[in-house]
Amino acid sequence: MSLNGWIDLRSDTLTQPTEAMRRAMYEAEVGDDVYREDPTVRRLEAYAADLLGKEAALFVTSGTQGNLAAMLAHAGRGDEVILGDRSHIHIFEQGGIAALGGIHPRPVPNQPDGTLRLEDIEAAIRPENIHFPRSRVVALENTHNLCHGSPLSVPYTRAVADLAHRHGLQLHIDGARLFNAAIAQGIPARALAAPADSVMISLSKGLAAPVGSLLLGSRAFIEEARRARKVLGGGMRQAGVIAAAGLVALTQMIDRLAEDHVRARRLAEALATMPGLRVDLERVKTNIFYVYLEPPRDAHAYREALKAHGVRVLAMDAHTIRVVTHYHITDDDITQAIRAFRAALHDA
Ligand code: TLP
Repeated sequence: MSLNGWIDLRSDTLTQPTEAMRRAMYEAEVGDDVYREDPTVRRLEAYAADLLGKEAALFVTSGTQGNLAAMLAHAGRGDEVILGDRSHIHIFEQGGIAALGGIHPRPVPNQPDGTLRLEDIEAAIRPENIHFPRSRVVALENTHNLCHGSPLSVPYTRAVADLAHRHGLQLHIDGARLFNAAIAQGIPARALAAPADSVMISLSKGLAAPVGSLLLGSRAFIEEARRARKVLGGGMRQAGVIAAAGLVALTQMIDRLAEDHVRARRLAEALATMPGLRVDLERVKTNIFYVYLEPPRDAHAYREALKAHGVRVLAMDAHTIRVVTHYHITDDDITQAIRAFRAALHDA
């Protein structure tokens, strides 16, 4: 059992720093990053900007802070953001864009593959009218967490960017798992980032860094985001100690995400054969998938039964559990997890 004694499939956020990260953290050169004097943070930002093909980058405390700082940089009070009704920004970030930024969310339906239909986006863009907020940003999510970890393609992203730009809007990508999307499609992450005006990537999920995300975009955008990060309390001082782990994440941990995808697939295929469980295998493409429990089975009871067998998952609602593979889940863990899922069906 790999993570604190559990086969813990609740999230890739649970990953712990590798030995190489811990060493790099110990050895990190630091300075005061609010004065822009932390050499390790500067190295991380430069490396990430180059990797993603953007002019500049900003190290932020979390994905949530990165998305919020991006929205604050792109839009002001009374402006509107078009986003998916199942997006992380809309569902899981406390409505921060509205609560803290006065920015109005305009949700449009996420399709099962995580996309927003182009015609829905276009219909949601406001014409100039004194009654309306002003549309400023379209936000996509890649991979899409609540839509089965679906990766969005380059042509789709480009089509959304073209539409947004035609109407004078910016495109933001919540790319907390952008590298999973890239690996799943066998393309460089920079190709997925290219059409967007801003991108957030997380270091602390599948890449296993303990803390941190990055925001990427033009130099002017990053300067605005840097101001936003400060007012959000995200101006960090000797942050090089955590940025050092981020550098290891970006240089050593991207390619191995493919293993997480293979293991998720193997587990999903096994679960799909178990009576009472349903998995849409078509949609299992990265490290996140959802399992539907046929009624009257209850997801919370099944979660507890799995726990008794050493496996942890998240119950999303009465009929759905989420499974996420990551750095601490081995082939043996998958074998054991398959046994546990089968055994727990008899207990719950
Ligand atoms: N996702 C977490 C939870 O918040 C749900 C998880 O366990 O999956 N964007 C996306 C697409 C995310 O999945 C997450 C975290 C974030 C942003 C926020 O990142 P953090 O947790 O660093 O604020």
